[in-house]
Amino acid sequence: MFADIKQYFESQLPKVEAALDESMNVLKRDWPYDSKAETVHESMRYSLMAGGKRIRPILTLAACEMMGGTEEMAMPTALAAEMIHTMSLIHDDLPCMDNDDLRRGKPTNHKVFGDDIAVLAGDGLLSYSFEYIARYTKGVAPERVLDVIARCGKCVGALGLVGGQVVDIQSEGKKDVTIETLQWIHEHKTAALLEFCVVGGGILGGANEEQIQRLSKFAMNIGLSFQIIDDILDVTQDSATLGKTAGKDLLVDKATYPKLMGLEKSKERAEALIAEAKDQLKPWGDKAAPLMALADFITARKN
Ligand code: GRG
Repeated sequence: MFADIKQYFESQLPKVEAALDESMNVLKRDWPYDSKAETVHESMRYSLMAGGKRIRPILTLAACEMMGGTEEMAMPTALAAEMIHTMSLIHDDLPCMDNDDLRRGKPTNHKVFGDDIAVLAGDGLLSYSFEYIARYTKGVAPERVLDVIARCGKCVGALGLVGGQVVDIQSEGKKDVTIETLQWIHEHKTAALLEFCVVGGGILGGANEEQIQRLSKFAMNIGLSFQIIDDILDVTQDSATLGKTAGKDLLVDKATYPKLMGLEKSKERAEALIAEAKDQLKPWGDKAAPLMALADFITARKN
């Protein structure tokens, strides 16, 4: 058991960082290409190892642990989720999307490697994520691993991140974006991957159908809350704290929760979603402490 969320992060983060680093070493060891093709490996590593809170892998490990599973069972999926998150950020930052120069306080991938290599590094990370789950998951029944891989595909694709990003782009500059549309965007663009992490970790740890439903509701709620908090931080924190390009958000007319419902109501909504999320975990009692604390961390975070 851990004393607080800080201690929990401190115990999980070095393991996740070391495993991510090793995943890139493994890829390098298999590398059969000449030095030119190695550029894409460098580019993948640059963004995957550029820091970040690592919430997705930590959620995956915590969900598996809550079900009584081991770290070995969930780590490949935890890393795959971070690879997918990273590739989505690389593509999101491209000039044809959000056109950002800074991510986590560092130049974005395309600023360092060029647009072409950045697209391919994202593609490389996405395909490696599936390979990684299939090749390195140990101690789990093959049907469960297959289910996790199928869910991974769904959360990335047109019914997940891709769909969310499409509607987000199509809503840019529009004055009549409703709360329902905004929620739809966030459920797909942000919550779908967090749901994959929690449900995937749960399935690998042995969750049954009823438990999967609870984990899914928990994760969708924290995913939505996560995005509302992201919107709130964009108006309450300075760009340097967020590691983003200064003044960028003023140039893009995007619907956000604070714009549509005001700052106070947005905070209330985020807190209500977290409270509902935590209700879903009651059947697990003390074993749910890490996931409960991660849910609280999402509302309390400052970047
Ligand atoms: C997945 C095939 C495929 C394509 C990508 C570009 C795109 C489609 C989707 C955009 C997804 C996106 C960027 C969603 C925003 C998610 C979000 C809230 C990111 C910030 O997450 P944090 O705070 O970031 O966890 P750190 O830096 O801590 O990792």
